[in-house]
Amino acid sequence: MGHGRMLRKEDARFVRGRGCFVDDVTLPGMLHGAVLRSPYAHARILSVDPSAAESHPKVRAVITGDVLAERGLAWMPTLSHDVAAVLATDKVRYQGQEVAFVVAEDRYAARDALALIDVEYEPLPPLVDARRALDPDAPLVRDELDGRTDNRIFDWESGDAAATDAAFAAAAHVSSCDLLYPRVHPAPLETCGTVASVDRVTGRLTVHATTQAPHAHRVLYATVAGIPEHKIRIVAPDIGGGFGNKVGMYPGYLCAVVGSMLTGAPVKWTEDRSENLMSTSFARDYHMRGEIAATADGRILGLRVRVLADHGAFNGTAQPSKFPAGFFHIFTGSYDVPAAHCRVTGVYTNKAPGGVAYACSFRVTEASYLVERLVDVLAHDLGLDPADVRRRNLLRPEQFPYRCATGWEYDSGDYPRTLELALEMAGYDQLRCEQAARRREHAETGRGTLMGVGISFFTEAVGAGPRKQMDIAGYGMADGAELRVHPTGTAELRLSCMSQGQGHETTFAQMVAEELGISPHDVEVVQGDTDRTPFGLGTYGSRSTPVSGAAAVLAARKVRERARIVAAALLEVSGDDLVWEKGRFHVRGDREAGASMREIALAAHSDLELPDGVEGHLDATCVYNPPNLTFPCGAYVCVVDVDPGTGQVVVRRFVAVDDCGVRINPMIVEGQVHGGLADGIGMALMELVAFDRDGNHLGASFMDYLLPTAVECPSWELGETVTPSPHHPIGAKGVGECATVGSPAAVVNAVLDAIGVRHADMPLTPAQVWRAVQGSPLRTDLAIGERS
Ligand code: MCN
Ligand code: CUM
Repeated sequence: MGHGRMLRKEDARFVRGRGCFVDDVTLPGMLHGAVLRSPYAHARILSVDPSAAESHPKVRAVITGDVLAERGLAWMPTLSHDVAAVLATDKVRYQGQEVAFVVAEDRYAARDALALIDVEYEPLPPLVDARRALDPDAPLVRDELDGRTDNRIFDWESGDAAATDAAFAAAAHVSSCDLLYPRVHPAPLETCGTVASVDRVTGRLTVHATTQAPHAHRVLYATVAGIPEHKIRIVAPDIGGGFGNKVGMYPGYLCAVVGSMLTGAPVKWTEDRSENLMSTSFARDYHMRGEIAATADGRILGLRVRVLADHGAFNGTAQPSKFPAGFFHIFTGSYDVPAAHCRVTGVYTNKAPGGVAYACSFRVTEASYLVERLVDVLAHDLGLDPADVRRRNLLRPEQFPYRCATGWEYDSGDYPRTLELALEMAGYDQLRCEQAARRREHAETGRGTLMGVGISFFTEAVGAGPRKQMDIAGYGMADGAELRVHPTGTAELRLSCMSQGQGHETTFAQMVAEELGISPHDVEVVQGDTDRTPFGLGTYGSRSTPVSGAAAVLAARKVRERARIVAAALLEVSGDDLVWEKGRFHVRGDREAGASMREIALAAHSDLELPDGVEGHLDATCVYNPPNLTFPCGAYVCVVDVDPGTGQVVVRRFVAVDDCGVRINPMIVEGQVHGGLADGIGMALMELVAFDRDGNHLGASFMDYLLPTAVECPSWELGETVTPSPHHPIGAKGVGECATVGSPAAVVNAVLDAIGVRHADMPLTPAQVWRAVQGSPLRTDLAIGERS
């Protein structure tokens, strides 16, 4: 019953190939859509002639920007106070941008007809390098916005600039470093897609879509398309990975809706891999300058950070409204830093929009990488052991709840114990001995590989709201749960969050089962259908367990209190005389006299006389507005072997000690950590969305955009510490993005430790490592053509 290593309920269908994904949805009379995309990164559109495509025998409609403009749908609001073109009318602003949409009788005809659309472009010089975005002669990306004269989206700061300057002025030592967190892509296994169906009689719109946030999408459709919410149903069936890629709205979704309006038939649109990699939400692209002030023995006194954030052509980043750089200002990480300040400048470039996504926790990824790299740079500059520098600065258990220099209140944690456990599991001291021996051998013989040990310690911030501080597009980040208990004692839990592979059907059933003392197999979890679930902002920022999980648990506790009233009537005693034991109330002092949940549920629906004012049935709902985020943490140790002659890196070992508070299903938590560690190896060593100087996207297939496989991953060595969140009803913290946030720094630190280099940017491909060994690392954001 309840918490524990239960096998995933959803795998019964997934391992049999019986899942139902959006592309599996087939509706009667369904047509198929395809998107025509811009070949240019920046060009004026002189004309779009769809006539040849329209006369294709199987084409039923061609939608252009002008068709949308007639309906007032050419531009849609983004989640970040910007507008994005649905289909370009005036200009194209990145390669792969949507220009037209064909609706045809089959997928192949739709694709074929794209070639028949005649678009005349006048190429313009593109802005590819964000560091040139604010130059006076830089191409203006968003010239259509009124009064705009430069590419600045926002300037935002956090922390105390004066106190930080004072800390730096007084410090014995300052280290600084320029770091790039390159543009990467979440690359879910299933690409994005939709099936839109407008019923011309009822006016009802049903959208099957790959979305992590069905209710947020419904609100957006209502706002954009002007269809009232109660006439819109969003259904997210099974989702083959999201990683943030499926939070936002994409033009293809809206075009399918318009296609259905025009033809009266359902329209399916499924993007292919290249479309997904080229045009949907990318991640990172943060140019960071970090400075760290410290005492001579490595005690951190201050942190100062400047960031240039490349947001692409539209500001489409999905952040809580008040935080244009997300939670980046949690960059003091896991350390007791007295003074800190950051300034983030967001700019437009001629690249695909997005800027969050990929297990990012609203930019904690960039923040965590920055501080963990800086601490290693500090250790390098002071000639100290990076483990010792961390020991000297980690928050101590008695400092919690801890308010960091930029204002976040960390809820709980035992950082020293977590670090020591990781170092002990790794055998840190022996590793350093081995490293010294290997270095000697290499110096003497010029042969053999080098080895490196990299440490990272991260603090995550997950579970957004509270709604007073956190909203997206004005909608507060609180989530609902509805729990129905059927007369036979089985239950149905309806949630606003949406699993993309995280196993919610299992863990949420376990949470309710634990509270009600019934079997998780008797709890059906319903998500991903706005007709059947309560409002809430969905799954991202690892908020499902901290927010929806709390809602589910509290709804179950309400059910239990209702059950107490019913049991009291049934057993003819006062409710105060009843004692709860898992799944059953019994009369105090008489264990035999009791009633099980099943008996109580039946009684609640029977002719049993209940006290005045008690309505019967056991169903309950809860809307959970979290009082704070939860702050999981972890200590990671990565061991790599590096061939300095070829730059080849082999990750030999990876030790990960995670603290996500109480674990509902330890097996699922470990699976989440495994996935995130693989992400970390991918980003640190191989993943990169690169562009050439014309703005051509150079990573539009898995031949170019490299993802890690089991071959690159070691057998993970996991450990845990458990400090429950004091404000979560069961002490759970989120974990879904922890390892992705925490692991890249450990890998990078390990590689640089092996070759004795102070800093080189990700991805540490063999070429990059080799160049770093030679003393001239590359900037990986530059075009491949410019790399020699
Ligand atoms: N869990 C648990 N005990 C805890 C914390 C979590 O048993 N103390 C369980 C949860 O109940 C849930 C899973 O672990 O089944 C992840 O929970 P949580 O940390 O709440 O994260 P979310 O469910 O909100 O998932 C979102 C998070 C994000 S934002 C990204 S991005 C990401 C990630 O999850 N995308 C994923 N992990 C992913 N895993 C898969 N397979 N696919 C994705 O797209
Ligand atoms: Cu930022 S990727 Mo997850 O939050 O869906």
